[in-house]
Amino acid sequence: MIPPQCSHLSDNVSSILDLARELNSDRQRRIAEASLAKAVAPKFEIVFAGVFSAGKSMLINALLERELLYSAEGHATGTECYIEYAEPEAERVVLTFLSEAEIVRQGISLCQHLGLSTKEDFTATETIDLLQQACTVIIEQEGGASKSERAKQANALDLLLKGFIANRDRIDPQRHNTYSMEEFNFSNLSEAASYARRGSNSAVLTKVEYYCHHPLLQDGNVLVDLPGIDAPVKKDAELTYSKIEHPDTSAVICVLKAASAGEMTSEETELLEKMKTNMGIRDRVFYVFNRIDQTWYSGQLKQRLDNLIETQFKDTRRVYKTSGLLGFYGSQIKSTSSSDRFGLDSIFADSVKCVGGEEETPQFVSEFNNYCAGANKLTKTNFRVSVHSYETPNENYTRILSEYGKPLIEQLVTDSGIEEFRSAINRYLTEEKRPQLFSNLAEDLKPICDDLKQHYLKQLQKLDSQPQEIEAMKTQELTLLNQKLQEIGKEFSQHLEQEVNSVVTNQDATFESDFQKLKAQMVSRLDELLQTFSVQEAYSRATLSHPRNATAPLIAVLVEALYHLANELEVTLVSASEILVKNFCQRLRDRLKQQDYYRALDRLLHEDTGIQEQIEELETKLIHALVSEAKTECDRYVRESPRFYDEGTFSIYQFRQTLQQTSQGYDCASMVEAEPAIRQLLKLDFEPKVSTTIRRNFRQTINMTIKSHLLPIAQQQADKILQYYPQARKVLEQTLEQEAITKIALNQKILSEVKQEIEQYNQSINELNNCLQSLNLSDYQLPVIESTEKTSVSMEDNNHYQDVGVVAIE
Ligand SMILES: Nc1nc2c(ncn2[C@@H]2O[C@H](COP(=O)(O)OP(=O)(O)OP(=O)(O)O)[C@@H](O)[C@H]2O)c(=O)[nH]1
Ligand SMILES: [Mg+2]
Repeated sequence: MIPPQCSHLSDNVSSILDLARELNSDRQRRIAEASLAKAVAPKFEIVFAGVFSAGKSMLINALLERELLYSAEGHATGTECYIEYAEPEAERVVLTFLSEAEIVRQGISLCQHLGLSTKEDFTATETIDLLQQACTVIIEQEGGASKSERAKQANALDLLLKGFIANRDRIDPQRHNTYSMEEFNFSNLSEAASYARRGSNSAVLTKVEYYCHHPLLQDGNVLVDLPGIDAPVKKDAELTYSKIEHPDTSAVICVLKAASAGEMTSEETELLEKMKTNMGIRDRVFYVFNRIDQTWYSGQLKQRLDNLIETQFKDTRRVYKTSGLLGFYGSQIKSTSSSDRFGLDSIFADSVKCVGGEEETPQFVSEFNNYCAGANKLTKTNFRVSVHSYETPNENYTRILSEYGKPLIEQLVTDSGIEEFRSAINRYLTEEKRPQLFSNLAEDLKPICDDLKQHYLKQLQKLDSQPQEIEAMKTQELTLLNQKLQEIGKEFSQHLEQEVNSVVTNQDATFESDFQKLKAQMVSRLDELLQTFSVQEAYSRATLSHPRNATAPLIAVLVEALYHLANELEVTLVSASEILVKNFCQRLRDRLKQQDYYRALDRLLHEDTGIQEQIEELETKLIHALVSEAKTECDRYVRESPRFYDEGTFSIYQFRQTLQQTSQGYDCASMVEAEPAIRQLLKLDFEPKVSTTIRRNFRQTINMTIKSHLLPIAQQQADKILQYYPQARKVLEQTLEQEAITKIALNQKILSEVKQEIEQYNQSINELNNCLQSLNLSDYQLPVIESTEKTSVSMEDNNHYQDVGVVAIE
């Protein structure tokens, strides 16, 4: 029984698993949860598994000293049988029938094996009659129901058909019908069991639940009998395997047939492998080598078995050797006497029923006689038993028992190994099972608790060390501050140098395009000026400046034209230069804002140390400088080009031609007539000059101006940034202060959460430890978190954290 100290077991374990949710692997959790489920499960299912005819059902009967289960040669068990505890007066049986559909399926399959036709309606009375007759013929042909595989199958079909006829009204076409013992009018368990044990009934049942009074079954122990793992009916074998892998299965008793076969079958080996995967079973496996009596008559079998056990079952603590048959019937005939021929007229009455003149020999009687005659078991005892060949087996049996009686039966039962097995199982179930389930749980919880404890201690340590860390971090950040400012200054000046350089090396595409525009404007302005040049206006300006004269020379008109074109071009160059500078500075401002150092500066100082202002100023200065350069450049246009009057040039020729034309008269008209020629002359003079400006001079002027203005700023500003150290320090201290306040609050919150969790943890662990102690499992104590372990942090001392002024970043 689960001790009262363990009443909160589930809650405590769940609470630990909850706390450890993020720390542990799913696998660890699943294992712990499975052991918890086992520890608190009201039932402990012990499955008997093995190949068919290994003697599973017989072994259970022997264990309970009661004939509950159907045991027979051939494939006997096709149903799941559960045997649970009941008070003596509450013993009962619940029977669950197969559906008609399932019975038909099984029947058809057997018919196919036997080569019988199944075309007709399987459940029709005539079909059933015919099939039964066929079965009888086959069994007779084979010389008995168990004489051959074919006979066994015919027998199985016969039993199925009998069972179907006998229980027809209880069988549903599709569903499994369940009946209680009372519905059958059985007055006790034995009656119900003998009904279920009958081969024909057993054939149509899918599940039988016995509620039976036996101390072995107390404390939720349930014995589960299943079909053989190699049962010829595939569905039956699958049922057993699925039960072996089912989480409800808590222990397995492997009933092995190696004693009679000399070796393990491949199915038996597979069974042992399959069990290992079920976390519900773990090491709760018992190995029973049943049919041990067969090794008593064959030295070879004995040797092979001993060899097998020695090589494959080194840990012999859970290995048993039994004879279920001798053990069970041995215990049954204890209550018989010569009056019922030691059971031949009571227990074995059914099996001795004589068909012709002679009585049949029950299986037990043959084996008993073998035991007396052939086994070397009685050689060193006081029994001087002899088996006479002139007597029938049954006569030998009754004679021997009347001669030696109880002591011989007791010797037989002892040799059967059943009592030893029963007491071992009993000891396991009453003394070891519960502590083992709990120690398993404790073992599975231990690594989880260790991890959790470490986790809490680490957290406490971290929280404790943080105030100092924060102080150190603050000092460090302040030390780094100067360096940071220096870096920013350096990066700023490098940035500006790079900007200048990309202008100078024509790599600033936008700048290039702006400059192309400037060039185009100059060229088109010149064109426009030439196109719209008016000789009349120039002539009039020339005569105006000479009031005493009524005429003007061609040269004067040309002079006016030179001034006019030069000044107009200046206007264009000035305004184009202004735009160039403005665009350049705007781009510079935009790019600055995207620089990391610029952002860092803002974080450190909450301002940019006047960088943007500098750029504004720069803009004004650049415009100023370039305007003045543009003026100088265009002022030079006033001078005719030096080669204007060179002999042999086209311009002097043109000039002479024009002069020819203008000298036709002294009024303005003759001059105006020469307008195209004058324009041509001007064009010849101006085009090379403007070209020189835009292709050679002015670009270099711009580059130089930008370079000479920007680079000093870069250096100046870098120096200036360094001056901001006090301000940066102030800002940093304020930020750290603020972060510290937040951090302290957070730490305190974490601390109180950790404290709470530790309390919850300790409470659960203490209760679990109490529970383990109550089961004498002091060795499996789980780790509590002691207050001394909590590093230097006192659980009650919150002020410790408030005292610390500054805490920093996680
Ligand atoms: N000689 C001998 N025969 C045994 C022993 N145990 C069982 N038998 C016989 O073996 C046959 C099969 O026994 P069952 O108890 O039906 O075996 P099972 O493992 O339940 O078989 P299935 O239910 O068919 O899987 C029966 O005839 C038993 O009497 C034993 O220890 N020695
Ligand atoms: Mg069986």
